Amino acid sequence: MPQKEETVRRRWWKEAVVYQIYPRSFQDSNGDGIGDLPGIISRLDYLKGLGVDVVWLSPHYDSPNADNGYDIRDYRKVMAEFGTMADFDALLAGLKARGMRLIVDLVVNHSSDEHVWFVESRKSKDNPYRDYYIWRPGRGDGPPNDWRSYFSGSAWTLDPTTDEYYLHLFADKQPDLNWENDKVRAEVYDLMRFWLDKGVDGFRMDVIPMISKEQTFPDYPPEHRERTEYYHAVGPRLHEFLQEMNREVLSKYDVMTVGEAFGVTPEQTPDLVDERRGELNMIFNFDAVRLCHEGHRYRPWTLPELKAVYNRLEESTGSHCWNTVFLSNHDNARLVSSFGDDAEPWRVPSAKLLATMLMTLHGTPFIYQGDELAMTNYPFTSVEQYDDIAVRNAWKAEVLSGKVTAADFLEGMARTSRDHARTPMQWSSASNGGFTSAAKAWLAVNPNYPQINAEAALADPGSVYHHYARLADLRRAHPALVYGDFVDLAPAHPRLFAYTRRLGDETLLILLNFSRETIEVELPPNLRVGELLLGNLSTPSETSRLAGWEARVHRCHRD
Ligand code: ISL
Ligand code: CA
Repeated sequence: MPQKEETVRRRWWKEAVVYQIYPRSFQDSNGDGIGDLPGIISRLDYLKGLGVDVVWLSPHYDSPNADNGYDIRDYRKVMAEFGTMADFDALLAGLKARGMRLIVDLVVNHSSDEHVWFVESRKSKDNPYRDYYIWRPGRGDGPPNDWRSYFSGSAWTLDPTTDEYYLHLFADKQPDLNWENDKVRAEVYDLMRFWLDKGVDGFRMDVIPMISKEQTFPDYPPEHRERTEYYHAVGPRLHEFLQEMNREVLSKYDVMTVGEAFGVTPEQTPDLVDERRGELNMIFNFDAVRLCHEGHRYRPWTLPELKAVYNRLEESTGSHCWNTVFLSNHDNARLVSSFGDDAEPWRVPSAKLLATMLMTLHGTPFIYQGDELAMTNYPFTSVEQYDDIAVRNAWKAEVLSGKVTAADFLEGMARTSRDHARTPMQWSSASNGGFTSAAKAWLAVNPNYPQINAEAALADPGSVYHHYARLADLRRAHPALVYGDFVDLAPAHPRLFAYTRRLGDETLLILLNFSRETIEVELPPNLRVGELLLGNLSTPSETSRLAGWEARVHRCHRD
């Protein structure tokens, strides 16, 4: 059998370290309490120092902010709170000047209900924009079928003007676009060209597998009633639409694409990312991040489960496919609070261990803003403290209806809410963590900012920030960390994650202790541990041992 590495094509986006910016929470520059593009521009050297190659910017478009920009009113305009098109151009130029690239969020499963297309569409059944969205008459007194919104309640809302329902898999202010309509697809391709022609380097595509809907609009089949994303993902014409998008637009530029593939299984993944098919470069698979929630509740996860996710992805995607590696984003609780140990003194070592894992697994790593500081979950105690529409709608649907007690709901959200990731960046020990000069930020800053902030991290050579930077250097110096094959040495071990990455003559060994207790490491007899390349403790343990939350990368020799 040929070595896998011989057939893997080298690509800049496989080698890149990607950093996600949620603009609303990154850096406010004008004292209105909301992050903005000039704020990001003022932090570009910080990103460069971290070792970032590509920035993924969460939506920066004109939006009424029902879902913080994931509801777009005008795809060609910059959100007024974030700045102007000139600011966007300056951001792009500032990144390029530092050798970094920019990908933007493409949110085209749905638009805002305030988009002019929808404003027109809802006016009458014969409006030229009617078929830009999905309208159906009701069934009896109710909606056309039993589809549910991810933000609680039915996925259909009755619009009194024409007495028909429109589909929205997310909030009622996020009507789903009708991809069956050729004009809609042409509009999407056009707006993609608009941003690509400006020089952006690609797209993160929001819930892209959900764009194609079963046109008979049946009720959920029984097997998909609980986890409806497995029903909505991979609709009948998905691959046709993506291949068309590729042919019409993407293939004409040297760009990267990553699909948010909520509801796509590892087995379905090659059909989306196999380079011979001409669809996407890579997708986000959610099996790992979702190990720690069940509905709104925290779910204690185990290390063998986490390893099984990576092993399953590795097995289902061959040498013509590429994966992403991430454990956090703007839709999940904080990395160190969910997968590490955010109690002192373990917060920093466990965050560095997670960094070590993300940057050495097989795929393009995505860092979410603030995780490089080991920012933690916010101590939420009441529903009023949350901003997220997912929380506010679920509170109404579950607590106010009496299905779930307030205490149970709040206990779950205190571990799993999306707002943990959305509290502002903690830049310094100044008021509001240096995020804003306003008295109040749009969402409260975590009260631990006097201890946990970028200024302190930059000044401390042992910080999580500097550890990421060293890992980024290590990835650049060792192509085995990018292109090498991946072998899990102890899939069943409850606390140790040990794996090799091998390319040609070079084998690297990664040892991670996911617990507070010391572990004795036993390796297969043909492997000998060589030089230590990078560890997360100031005094590494002896070779055969890992202290609590210790992480090390070694050279490795084979007999
Ligand atoms: O976070 C979730 C539930 O609380 C997920 O169901 C999430 O909504 C799903 O992964 C899709 O996410 C994307 O599309 C949403 C938007 O709210 C998310 O921020 C975005 O990442 C609708 O555009
Ligand atoms: Ca601002």
